[in-house]
Amino acid sequence: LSSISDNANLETKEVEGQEVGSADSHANQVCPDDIPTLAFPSISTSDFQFNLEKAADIIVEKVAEFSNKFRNARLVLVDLSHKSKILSLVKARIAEKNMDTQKFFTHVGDITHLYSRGGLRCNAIANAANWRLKPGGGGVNAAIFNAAGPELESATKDKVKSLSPGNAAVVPLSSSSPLFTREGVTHVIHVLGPNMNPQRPNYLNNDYNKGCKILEDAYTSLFDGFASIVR
Ligand code: AR6
Repeated sequence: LSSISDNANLETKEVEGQEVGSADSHANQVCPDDIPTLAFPSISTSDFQFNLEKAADIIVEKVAEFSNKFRNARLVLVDLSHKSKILSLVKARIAEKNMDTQKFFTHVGDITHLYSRGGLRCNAIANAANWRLKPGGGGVNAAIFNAAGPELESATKDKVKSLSPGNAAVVPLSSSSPLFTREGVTHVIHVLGPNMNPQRPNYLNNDYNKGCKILEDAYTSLFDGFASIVR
């Protein structure tokens, strides 16, 4: 177990290190692996081309709202690369706002291998989905559908046929899915964010009034969905 937690959160070790031994002894007594955890990618900021600064503000605002309501849960923003701009922007805001880094931190890694490669246990992972809730299309959507196996598509269809922007759908994973057996993930939460890419459906033509509202709604739906499985 100790090697698992040693490997966890490599990216945020420095920030988390500041918390260890802090006055918040209650938090330090809780084994992080026991805390219900949602890992999520930055919705809309890659293929959907949403502005990164605005997205970072929204992520931090929505996480803070969630954390005020649910004290016994962890949220982790994940991206593939140490050079991830969105992770840097969010990390800077976490530090500025002095957020509790045991409850919210960033992690570099593939969201489909968080436990097996990063030692990070997550009950649920979010997917930046497309409106049809179909596999493929690249990005995190393709990675999650590939890793979950064919049952994810049918389990998704059993729940919901399509998504409109700003909405999320919680899908329980079959216990035979590699994401369940290998990674310990029990739920995938599909989220559809706002789209600023003219090549994709529901293009918002740079309307950030609408876009920010939709991204806020998307994170609200995502975190409400996570709360519904944690309760
Ligand atoms: N693990 C962790 N993060 C990832 C991974 C991964 N395996 N793959 C990508 N990311 P995107 P969007 C990060 O483009 O902008 C799809 O085709 C990535 O670096 O997946 O919401 C869907 O079908 C970025 O930070 O989602 C939709 O049509 C974040 O995940 C469309 O793209 C989101 O990037 C959605 O576009």
